Amino acid sequence: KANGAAASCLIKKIPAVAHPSAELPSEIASNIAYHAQYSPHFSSPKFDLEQAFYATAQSVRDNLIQRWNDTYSHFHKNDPKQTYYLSMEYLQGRALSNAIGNLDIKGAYAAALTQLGHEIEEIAEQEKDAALGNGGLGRLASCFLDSMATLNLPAWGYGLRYRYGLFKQKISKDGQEELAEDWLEKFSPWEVVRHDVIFPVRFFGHVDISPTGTRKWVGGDVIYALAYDVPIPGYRTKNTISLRLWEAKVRAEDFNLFQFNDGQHEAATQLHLKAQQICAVLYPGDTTENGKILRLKQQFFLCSASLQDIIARFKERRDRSGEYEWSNFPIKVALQLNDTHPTLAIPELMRLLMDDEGLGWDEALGVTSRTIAYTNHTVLPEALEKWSQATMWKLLPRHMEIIKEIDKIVHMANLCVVASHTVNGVAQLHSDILKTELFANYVSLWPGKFQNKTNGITPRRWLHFCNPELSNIITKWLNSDAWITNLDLLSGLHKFANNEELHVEWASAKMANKRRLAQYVFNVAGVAIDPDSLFDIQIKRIHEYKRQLLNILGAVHRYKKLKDMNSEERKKVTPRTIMIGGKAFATYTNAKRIVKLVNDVGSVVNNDPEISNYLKVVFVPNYNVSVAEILIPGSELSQHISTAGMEASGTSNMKFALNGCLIVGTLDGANIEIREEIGEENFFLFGAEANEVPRLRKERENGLFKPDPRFEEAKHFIRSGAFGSYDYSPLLDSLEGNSGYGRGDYFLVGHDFPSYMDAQARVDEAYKDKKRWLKMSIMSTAGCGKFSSDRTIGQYAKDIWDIHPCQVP
Ligand code: B1H
Repeated sequence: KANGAAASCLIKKIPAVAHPSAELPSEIASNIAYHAQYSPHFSSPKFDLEQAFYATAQSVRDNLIQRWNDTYSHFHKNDPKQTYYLSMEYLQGRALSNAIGNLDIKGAYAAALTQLGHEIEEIAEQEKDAALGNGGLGRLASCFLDSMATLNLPAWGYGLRYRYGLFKQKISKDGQEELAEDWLEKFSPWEVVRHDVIFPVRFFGHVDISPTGTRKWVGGDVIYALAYDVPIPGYRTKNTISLRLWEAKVRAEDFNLFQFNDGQHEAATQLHLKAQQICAVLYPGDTTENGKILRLKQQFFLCSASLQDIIARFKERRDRSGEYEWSNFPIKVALQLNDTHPTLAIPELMRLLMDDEGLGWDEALGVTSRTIAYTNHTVLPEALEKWSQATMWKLLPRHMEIIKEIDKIVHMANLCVVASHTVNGVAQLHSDILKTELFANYVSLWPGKFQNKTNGITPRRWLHFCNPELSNIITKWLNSDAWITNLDLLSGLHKFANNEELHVEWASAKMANKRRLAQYVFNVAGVAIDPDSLFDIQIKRIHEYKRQLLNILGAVHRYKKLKDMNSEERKKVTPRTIMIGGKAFATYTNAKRIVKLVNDVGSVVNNDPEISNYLKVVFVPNYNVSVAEILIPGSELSQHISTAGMEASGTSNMKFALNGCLIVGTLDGANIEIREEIGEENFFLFGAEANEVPRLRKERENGLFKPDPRFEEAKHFIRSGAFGSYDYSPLLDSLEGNSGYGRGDYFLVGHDFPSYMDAQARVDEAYKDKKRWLKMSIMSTAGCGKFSSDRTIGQYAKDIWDIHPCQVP
């Protein structure tokens, strides 16, 4: 507070002048002062932390807008082929430090803010995360945008401007509670509304057939999509691209003033209500028919608005040469579908081409399939979208005609495979499984259609910005910071893996990050953790296939063993802090039970004075991008322990390994490739392999499974009430029996438990040998070059999109 008052005095002494492309601290301070005075969003100008954040963000935005305009006039002039990434999710996290970092002006901003009486880190922490996504799929989209901008690719992201993003997770005595996350509560300084970019989107209605046989979709509700653009700056380049988010609106004509004045307020504003619902929340619950319709409406809204925008741009650019040919559309436009959620882009493009532009069926299908490519992100049956025909006929009658012509049932993934030129999975094993299982029937038809594009992460956010200590050390030892845009250069660290001087620096960076993490955990969970203990982290959405239950059963067994030891024996144990974080989908009961169990185990273990020097179990609440940026740099061991064949890729595994954290994991998703890159001696492997899973499930069904006594003991301990009186039997029952709904251990926790415990014992041994551990940690970072999203996006650009860099001079 005192700081805020002092800062308010300081800001009055700085001239308020706008220099949009300022790079000097004095000019930046003037910009911030300018926005504090002339872009007022608060009645009393206090220049406290919050107001300073908004003024700082607005000053950065001015700089971004200039780059943005330059980028778009450059693209417009050169008219290259462009990629449009369609995604229902973007997990952007905070933007301020990312933008300042990508513009490489952190030093100047820090100095300017010091002049103004604030610290840059404190200001950055004021920002709310933009959480317009659920997990890995949404964060991947955000990493891809960063790489597309950095690689100077002519590309756009398209999404929805959800009013409420992913819920805020609160932990109470009953477990997880969900609260609406109001990321737009005040306003977002990053978005720019484009009042001239607005398109009609129709729902329901019917198909009119003219005497000549042409078809036209008419009637129903028409809601407008209004564009909000978010600038995405590339790293050390002028190129700044756009994430265009659609908001639903109605026009004044649709407001029935007469009805309203007649007192029929609801009737007069019915369409407003329907519009409001479309972008109200990310992933509305879809167990009810209403919920399903809303989800489908969201998907169609994204597809229709984006396509109308893309077609308008195509026509505008063609017009200058006087004409345009529809057969050139795929030569100018690449559309990437982020999973099946935007599948309706296929029939919508077909409809626009046939009904509005007059193309014939074959021509329209040719243009569509040469334009669209599809990425599959999961083989889990419950996540593969299937819609009832009745619902689809009602909401989108014209599209259903088109879909039925292409395929017989509305299985979105199949529709994508049929109507696209390329289908890719997100890690090698996953792409192999797509070819041998999910899409096996199509491979013989179109063997060349299927590709792999192993996921990646942006090294800017996930190492350079979130872990400046380690970043500086790497730059020093490699004698250059070129690794930030050429991550393969990290392999230059290999030759120093045994260097004692590097070991000292490496260990001290890790310790600084562990201390910061310990402080954070104390603040949010009230648990004091020891920075000298092994920091063991599992953070991801809570799901049975990700097997947080395996982790917690292991922790329970560890606790039980510690209890059975005498104090001399305990002193030989490697002290551990197990941290688990993640959100459970609101209606996923077993996932919520897992959250509750972790919290209950933590309450007992952390308050047991005999044990507290050797084991802590912490549930980190409200896991999100910003929390990950604190946890990952401070981690030493991370768990990626899904049942083999079920995690398509995983991306946090890459983030941890890049930050020198070792992995205990199964041969699943990208774990396999990480292990290949960093060396098997640097990876704690356990568990069944994907090709063994069907046989193991069969054996289990036939009653041939013999559980390990440690597994039985851990479950028994929970059932005995050691962690409170909550009834965990439904959760534990799911691990027992041979088969049946909610039984039979489908995820093979019991099968993998003994090898998991053995791997954990190897971890404890390895950690005792500090030198060995440091070497493994350095080898992890050194081996992560492959996992840059720059590599991934470079491959999409070349192998799928056929687009090329278009750099602003
Ligand atoms: C992934 C999803 C997903 N795969 C349905 N599938 C959704 C499915 O809202 N929905 O209906 C939302 C998301 N998310 C993840 O994608 C995979 O599980 C990860 O293994 C992978 O790393 C990530 C990015 O490819």
